Amino acid sequence: MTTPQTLDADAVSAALDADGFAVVPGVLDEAEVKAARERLWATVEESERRGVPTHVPGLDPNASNVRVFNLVDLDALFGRLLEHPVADAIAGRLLGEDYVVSNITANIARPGSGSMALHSDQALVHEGPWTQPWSLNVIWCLDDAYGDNGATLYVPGSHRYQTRDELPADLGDRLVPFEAAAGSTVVMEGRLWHTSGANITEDKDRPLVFAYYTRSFVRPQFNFTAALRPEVTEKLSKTMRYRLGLNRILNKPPEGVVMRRP
Ligand SMILES: O=C(O)CCC(=O)C(=O)O
Repeated sequence: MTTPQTLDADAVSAALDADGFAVVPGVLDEAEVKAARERLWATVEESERRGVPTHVPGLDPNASNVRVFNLVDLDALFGRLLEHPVADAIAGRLLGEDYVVSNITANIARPGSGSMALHSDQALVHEGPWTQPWSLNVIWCLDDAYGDNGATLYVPGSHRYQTRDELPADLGDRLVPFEAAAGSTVVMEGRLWHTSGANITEDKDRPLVFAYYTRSFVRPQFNFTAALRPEVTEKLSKTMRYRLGLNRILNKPPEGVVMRRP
């Protein structure tokens, strides 16, 4: 198991720098993975019940890609993943202790699902040049992720491209899948170009949860102030309230969160 005590933060930082990603194995144990997977499916049902669709035409090619937004509101377990000490240690180190949460979503690639458009997450939140990592995804693998079941595909070395003009014409031909066991996190810095893989299995789902963090000055993708119900926000820690942008003053972290820039 990887715990905050056993996490080799130097190795993760070195891999992020060299490769743009790192696989951190065994952050959740088998029972935790099973529980999270079951509860993720319950959020799909609850989201639909609330009238928020779990397929977004235009984002994914077909309804076999199941997307869940507003996970913090749908189940507190995903709020806890968002502030998991292993994720916190990695995000704090890459983005500064005053990092903020931009979004947390799930993408369950079911058999028959296809690839979305190739992108980098940093390009979605600010225009280039992308000279430094200003964002980070911590991807929670709630089942094994591998090529055939639609593991995220990435372009090796693409975190070094600083502008769209530098992207090679054959970017899409260079894609390779992440491989990670259930319970791992794949930590991916924001500049790595990637997309979802197509799930070509008969019967294997690929449930991944994407916890997306940025430097404190980047506008979040998701408006937690509008989306979270009071009964959810009142249970959040001071630190989470700050990271989710729920305080009146946004640029003042609570005591204990140092305004340290990486
Ligand atoms: O589902 C995946 O593997 C990738 C998802 C993704 O990149 C996104 O939603 O922006």
